[in-house]
Amino acid sequence: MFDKLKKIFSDFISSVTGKISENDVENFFKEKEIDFIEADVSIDVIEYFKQKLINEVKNTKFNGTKNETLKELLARTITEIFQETETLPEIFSKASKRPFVTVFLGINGTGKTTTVAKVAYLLKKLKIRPLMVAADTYRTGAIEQLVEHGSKIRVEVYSKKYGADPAALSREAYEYAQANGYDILLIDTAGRMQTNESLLNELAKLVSVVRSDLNIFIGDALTGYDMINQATTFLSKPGFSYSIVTKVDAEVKGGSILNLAFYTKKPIMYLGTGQNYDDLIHFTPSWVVERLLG
Ligand SMILES: Nc1nc2c(ncn2[C@@H]2O[C@H](COP(=O)(O)OP(=O)(O)O)[C@@H](O)[C@H]2O)c(=O)[nH]1
Ligand SMILES: [Mg+2]
Repeated sequence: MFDKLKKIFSDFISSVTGKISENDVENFFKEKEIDFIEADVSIDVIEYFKQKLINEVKNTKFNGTKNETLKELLARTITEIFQETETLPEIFSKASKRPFVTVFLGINGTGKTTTVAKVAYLLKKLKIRPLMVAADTYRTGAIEQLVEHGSKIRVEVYSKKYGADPAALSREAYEYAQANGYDILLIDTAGRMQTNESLLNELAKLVSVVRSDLNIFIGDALTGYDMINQATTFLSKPGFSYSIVTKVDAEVKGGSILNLAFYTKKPIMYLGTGQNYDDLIHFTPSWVVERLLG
């Protein structure tokens, strides 16, 4: 995982033997630009790293005499891209509203439905009662897919017929959850092509009608650069406060995780690391730092 990026950073550390100059940093980034791009790191993120290191060198806070110091500097630079966050059960426990409402957003195939089931599984293990809501009434098989997950992990699914209005359905699910003592709603929405304005409007309506407490963007690590467009579109409408990156097990580059955090300034809460229900890990900035520099 992240082999290419890891190599770039380790090359940087080993290239520095004495005091480092602004020029050294410039040259290094010139030389490694293609490698960064091949690892899916966007130009803006590369520029951020470069400027940050140049500033450190200029301010002479950093004299580059010890590799360990350089490593610490890189660790700090990487860490600053990310926001720390608690897990969903922790956020849930601090909130007083019941049922707590979460909405999962993202384009087709990124792993929304799978992630909803993983999160439900996790909550259930902690004795929190989730209700999964099949608000993707659009895509053939979407309802059955969620129902099937529900029967495997023994979590109830609220569903209606295909074509049902997702906002009205979610509102009914909310009332059903309230009447039946569910703690948290996990609303699985239809996949959106980010350019489709009417579908984004429909999502905005859903979020508002159900009074969502927390919208979560699902980004597929395999989509590389395109994740930036997807995320910034959903961020402008209907908006979200956390992300989950899926298929990290299948992706070796890692740049998309840096890009996502950099452009959205929103915390990444979990990473999806496989197709099993417990393939969900809490994301922390130090997790990335360890993989890139460890
Ligand atoms: N390897 C891997 N596959 C995943 C992960 N999350 C989801 N998938 C797979 O991605 C495909 C699409 O997932 P789905 O939940 O249907 O996406 P949706 O269209 O956004 O609801 C399915 O085959 C999932 O099994 C993950 O973390 N790792
Ligand atoms: Mg789905």
